[in-house]
Formats: sequence, structure tokens, C-alpha cells
Amino acid sequence: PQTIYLKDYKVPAFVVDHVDLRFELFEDGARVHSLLNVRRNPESDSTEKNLELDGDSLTLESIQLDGRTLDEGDYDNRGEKLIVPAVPDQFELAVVTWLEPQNNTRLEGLYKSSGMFCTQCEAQGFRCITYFPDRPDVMARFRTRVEADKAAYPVLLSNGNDVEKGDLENGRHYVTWEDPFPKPSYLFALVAGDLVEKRDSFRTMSGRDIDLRMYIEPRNAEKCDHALDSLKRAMRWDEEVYGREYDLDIFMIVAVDDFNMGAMENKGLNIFNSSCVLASQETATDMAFQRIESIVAHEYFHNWSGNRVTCRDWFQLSLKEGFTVFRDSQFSSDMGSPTVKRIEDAAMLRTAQFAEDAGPMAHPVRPESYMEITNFYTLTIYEKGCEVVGMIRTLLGDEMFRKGSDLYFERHDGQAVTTDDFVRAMEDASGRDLTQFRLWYEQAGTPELTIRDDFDQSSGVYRLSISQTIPDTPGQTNKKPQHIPFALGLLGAGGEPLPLTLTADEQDAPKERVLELTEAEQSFEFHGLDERPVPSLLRHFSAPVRVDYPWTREQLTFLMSNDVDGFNRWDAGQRLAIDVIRSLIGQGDSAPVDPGLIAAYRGLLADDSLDQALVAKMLQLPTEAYLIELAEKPEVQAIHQARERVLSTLANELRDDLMACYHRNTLSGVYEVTPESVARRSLRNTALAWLLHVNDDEARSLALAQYADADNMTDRMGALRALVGSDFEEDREATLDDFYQRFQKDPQVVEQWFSVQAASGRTGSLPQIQQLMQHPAFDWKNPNKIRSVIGAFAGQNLPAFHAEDGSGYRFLSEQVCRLDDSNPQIAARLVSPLTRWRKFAPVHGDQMKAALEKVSQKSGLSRDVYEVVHKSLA
Ligand code: HT7
Ligand code: ZN
Repeated sequence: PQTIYLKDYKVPAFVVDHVDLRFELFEDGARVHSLLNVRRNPESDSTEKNLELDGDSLTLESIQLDGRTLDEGDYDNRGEKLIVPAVPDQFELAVVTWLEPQNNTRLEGLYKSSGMFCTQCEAQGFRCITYFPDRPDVMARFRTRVEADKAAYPVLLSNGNDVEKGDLENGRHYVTWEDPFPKPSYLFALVAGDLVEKRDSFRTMSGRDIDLRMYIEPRNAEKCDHALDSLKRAMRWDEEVYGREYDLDIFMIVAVDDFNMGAMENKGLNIFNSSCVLASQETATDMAFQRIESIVAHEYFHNWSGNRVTCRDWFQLSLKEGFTVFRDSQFSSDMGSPTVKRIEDAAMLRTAQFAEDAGPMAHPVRPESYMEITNFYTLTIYEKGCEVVGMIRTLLGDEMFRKGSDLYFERHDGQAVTTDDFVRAMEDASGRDLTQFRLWYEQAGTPELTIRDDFDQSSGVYRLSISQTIPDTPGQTNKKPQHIPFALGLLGAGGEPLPLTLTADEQDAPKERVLELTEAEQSFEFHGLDERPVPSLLRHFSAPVRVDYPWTREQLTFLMSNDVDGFNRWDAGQRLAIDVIRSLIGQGDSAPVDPGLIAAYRGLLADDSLDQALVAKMLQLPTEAYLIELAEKPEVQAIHQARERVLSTLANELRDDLMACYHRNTLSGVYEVTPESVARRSLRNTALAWLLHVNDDEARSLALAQYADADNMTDRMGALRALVGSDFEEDREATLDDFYQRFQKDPQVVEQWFSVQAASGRTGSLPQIQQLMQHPAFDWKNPNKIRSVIGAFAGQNLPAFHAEDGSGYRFLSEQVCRLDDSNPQIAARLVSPLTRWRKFAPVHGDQMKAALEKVSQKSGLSRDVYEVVHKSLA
């Protein structure tokens, strides 16, 4: 496959002002009539005479230029391009194509899901619908007429406003949609189906009433309220925090079962994976409720950060994704607990994005090249991209950041721009120079900070020396130091925050500062201290970096209970637990667990005055995935055993505290998703899971009763998960059976049922996984089912996946090969756990590599999987 380079970017030689589309939808295919108004681009100095259009898997039926039919000899239609030679400076091009959505298993372009037609055009799906300059810097106005059988497809949707509708012959009907905003083709959408409509409305800050409509299959009619409420909250929040108002008269959301990602921000017609939008208290957990709120908000926020101002080319993907993730994180913080949200984001980043940034697919936030752009919808683009925007806000302050975002939206409304344009708007609004900061977009790899300190009792000066290095990544070595905002505080022996006095004569110094690291080595002195302080470093996780500082266990225990920064209290607890777990690796089942850790957890469980949402997070032990990420040559089974040993010891030693915690947090009254009630359910279910981990009999009865009596999925799933994690085999099997019987008609719940089994060591052995894949509810064409069984096995059931005999690796490579033909995007994502073979000792690494080589030998390998596998083996 060909590699595309950022350095080769050229402005398009032709632009399209208007697109007129007519879709004739049938059971055996779809005919697409497209009429393009094309003109030479005045901004291009190209003398190109030929018009080049993209097309993929299309059957071309006819083509006319300014009304003249072109014969086969008049154009070149080879590969994935349609080239029309010697076109005039301005013309109309009419093209008719034929597609087979019913056979489209790739879920790109126009396809069918549960009997309805729907589209996915980002990144390059529009070219699977018709020939078009399918690149984001070609922005056109779209008018779309959809025609289909009226009984089978009563609802016909596209972007914008419906301007015309009527009946046709043979029981067919049509609706025409017009979108007044120019948009790139990736934001085009169409839906046709037998769907129920749920309506709501929203009055904007300027007093316009927006029609909110949600379209779902009839069986999901009761699962829309949460998404619609979330949408209204997001619309209000974007007005209040960013001054952004919605622009069309209608905003539509559609739920589809078969979808490669979470959701898509098509202009005025967002399409969602059902699992990311539908919720009821009986079927969705607290986590799902929160996830839905944030995804609904994310897609809505794209209306400004992505649609009104879009990307010039796909190398700029983080321009819209990083900024929009940042906006949705701010929103979720404002809706719930900011500390908890920060902990969740940082934990995910440190576990998964840091791993990506250290692996063979590592790339900068603004990549330089790609083979298949779909492979670049990564944690680096999204989550590190979000952190980069967050650091700009930290450096500029809230007020200047808002000025910068206002300037960005005003300056670039209706344009396709670059990450550099974003940074320039921030610079121009604030007067700050972000030249060095731009390296965050250019250099891949996670910066590593090595921090050492000393205290001079006689002068009262505490000195912090900080050096930064950025590891080599594919194609990048000898990196320059980056501009890193580093928030910190200092604590006195009694836990009191101390002033951070940078010069001896400074008065009333602040008790928290953001230091700006710009050099490979820097040191900072803090004056006027009576005793050696305990440093609280990288508060709020102010930059996506690794920190190496020689904390003692005493310091960590101290920070866990004294730091004023909630994030660092949690972080200290994690570092303490990691240290204890690591010290037990390979020590056998009787090695003692540090009583300091047990006491710290006892303290957490006993202290009712603490923020319970924070306590719920602090009680979670570091995950196996994170422990593996931190290790140099991880021994997965040994890490698993050491972590289990700590968990069992805590559960046994703290049995009474856990029981008390369980009972104290039993909620009565109506189910609500507030930070407080979410925290209480989380604490209660953690206590239950720990107690069942050591097969506590009383906890078993509590779990069975909780499962049977639960009025919400968080509690029912909490009890089921706890039983699945125990040795009570009969109860486990009976409860799993009952769960399936109750919810077998609900695909989103069946997905949860699959993943709770696939992720657990007790129910997710390889033969059990193979059995799950034979289950009637498993469906190779449905990405959610694949993720919930195969993805959960390889990503969460780590001791089984990393079985010494290599069976987990071989299994994954077989599934990737099988999927490569039907859905290459999903296959390329699924193969990812094998790509880090170099991180593991040869006993594992060699077998992982062999599994990858097997994939690379498959004939007709897709571009998607080819890129991932070949870069990993290089
Ligand atoms: N912008 C959306 C990206 C997306 C996507 C990309 C590739 C293939 C399928 C896809 N579905 C959605 C999602 C978002 O970030 O909002
Ligand atoms: Zn997005």
C-alpha cells in the first residue's frame, strides 16, 4: 500500500460548490445520482487540466459533463480514482453509481444495519457512495433526495432541513433534505428505516427553538431520555462556557446496532452505536450512563469544533478530536466530580496511550504519514491531543484560553484548517509565544521527568532538579526538550500546604505553582522552609509525562491522606500499591503484604468524612494492564499472582470494614446518576467483589440477594461480576444463565454478558471463549459482539491471553485473519495487543511475533491490517 505524507499536501485544484444527490434505495442495491457543480480553485496555482475523483467499490453506470454523456474512452476509471481529462474551468458533472449496501460488511459508506440503511463517511466512506474529491478541504453545500419503499422505510433522513416530501409510484416515497452549511463529504449522512421518533426541544441563548429528534427501533423507545437530557445539558453548556450556539433548526440522533466506532458527528444528523446512546436504569450501568452523556456531548460539540471549523487534511485530525475530547472532558467535570474525571482520564492515558506511544505504531499528535487513516483514530490523536489542548489552557489561564477559542472560531468559521492555526489563534489572543510548545504536536513519545531533591537545613532552601528526556520512537530520534507545565505543591510535616517562595525576598508566595519546564535540565529553589517538605508533584496530572522520583512508602502514605490535591492523593495510593505489588512478584503465596498498605486502605474505608467518590477510586487497585505497562519485561502470570495476593490479603484483613462499607452504602429510593450515588454504588460493589474474591459466605448471600432484588443494572451487574470472580461455581453459572434469560432480547445487555465472561479468568479460558463465539447471540458482522468477546479476552483477560503456550496469541491471529475480509477496520484494531511483542521476554514475545507473522502472510491482506502488522514487525 501507498504511504501518504503531510509534506505532499497540496490545495485542491478544483472545488465543489454544490452537490445534488438522489438515492434510490432498493432491497438488492442502491442507485446514487450525483450532480456536482465544480470549478477551478482560485487558491490553487496548479495547472492541472484533469479532474480527479475518489471512488471505492463502486459500479459506475453513467457520467455526463455539462449534459454530454462521456463514453468509456473519455475518462480513466482504474483503481480508486476516476480521472476526467481536460475539464473546463467551471462545469457540471453528473454521475450515476450502483452500490450493494446489503452486502457491505465493512460498515463504511452506505450499509444496512438491522434492516435500516445508514452511512458512515468519516474518514473516507463517501467515496464508497459516489465519485467525489473525498478530502476534508473540499467543502460543498448538499441537497439530498432519498427515495425508498414507504412501508419498509417510513423514515428518510439526511443532513440539514427537510424541504420537500411526497409519494411516488409503487408504494415508494421521498424526502428531500437541504443543508445550508458547506461541509466536507465526511460529514454527509443518510438514514432510512422503520424507526420510532422521540421529540424534544431546546431554546438557544438567542431564543431560537431547536427541534431535537431521536430515531430508534421500536424496542428501544424507552431508552432515549438520558441521551436527550444529556444533549440539552451539552447545548446549554457550550453556550455558557464557549459561547457556541447551535445553528440548524433540527438536531437528530439515530441509534444503529452495527457501527465500527462509538458515534459520528454528521452535520445535524449524529449517528450512534446503540451501546453509546441507549440507556435505561434496568439495562445500563452508571458507567454507561456517564459514557453516554460524554459521547452525546462530544458529538454535539463537534458541531463547532469539527464541522463549522474542520480539518484541512487528515494529518490534522487531532485539531477536531483533541479539542473536542478536551471540551467533553470539561463538560463531564462540570456535570460530576472534577477530581474523579481527572483520575479516570489520567488512568486511561497512562495505561493505554503511554503504551501506544512506546510501541511500534507511536506517532505524533499531528502525524507525518499514514497508509490507512482509519488506523490513526488513536488514543494519541484523541487523548494526548486533549492533554495538549489542556496544557495550553494551563499555560494561558482560563480567560485567555476562552479569548483564544473565540478568536479561533471567528477567524476560521467555514474553513478547513490546521493544528498550527489553532495554536496561532491561542498565541494571538494571549500574546504568549507557543513556538516550543508546538513540539507537542510534532514529537511522538512520552516525556520522562527524572526529579531529585535536596534540602539545606541551614539556609532553609529546598531544591528540585528536573531533567526531561523523550524516548526514540519510529522515525524520530534525538528529540528536543518540550514545554511542560508542571504543577506542584509542598507539604509540611503536619500536612499543611507551604508557600512556594521562589526568591528569598518574595512575599506571600502561592501554595501551588505551575513551573514551566523548557530545558533538558532545570532546577528550582524554594526558600524559607523550616524543614524538609514532602513534594506533591505534577498535581492534577498537569502534563502527560512519566515521573521518576524516589518516593518512600512513608511519603506516599502521607500524601494519600494529606495532599490537598485529590488527584495526587489517588496517585500516591496507586504508587504505594504498585510498589507493594511489585515487591511481591515471584515471592510466593505466603510473602507478607506491607501492613502500611492495609492500614492505609482501612483508613479509607473507615473515614466517612472523605469525598466518597474519591475513596471509591482510591480503593481500586492498579490494573494488571497498568502494572504490565510499567514493567520492563513483564511477567504477566507473576504480576497477576502478586496483585491477587494483595487483593486477597486486603479482603481478608479488612473483612469487617468491607462489610460495614457494604451496608453503609446500601441505597434506597429512586435511582439517580449523581456523583454521590454513583460513588456509593461503586463502593458497595467493590466491597462485594473483594469479599467474594476470598469466597466469603455471607458476601455470597448478599450478592445473590442483590442480584435478585436490584432495580438497576449497576447493582445487578456488580453482583454478577462479584460472583463471576468467586469460586462459587454453581451460583456463578446459575446467575449467568438467569442474566441471559432475562435480557436475551436486548443486544446491549447481551454484550455486557459476553464481556463479563470473556474478561474473567474463571469464565474466559480459551475453550470458553470459543464456546461463547458459538453462542447464537454472537454475530461476526456486529463489531460490538466482536469487541465484547474477542476484544475483552485479549484486552482484559490478560493471564489467559498471555498463556505460556501461546494459544491466546494464535487464537487472536486467527480471528484477525477471519475478520480481515469482512471488516478490516475492526480487524486492524483487534490485532493491536500483539503489536507490543518487543516489550515481552522472548518466551512470550517470540510467540506474539509468530502470530503477527501469520497474519502478515494472509493473502489479500487489507491495507488496514497490513499497516499495523508491518509497522509492528519492522
Ligand atoms: N469523528 C468520529 C470518527 C468515526 C470514525 C472514524 C473511522 C471509522 C469509523 C468512524 N466512526 C466515527 C467519531 C468521533 O470522534 O466523534
Ligand atoms: Zn470526535
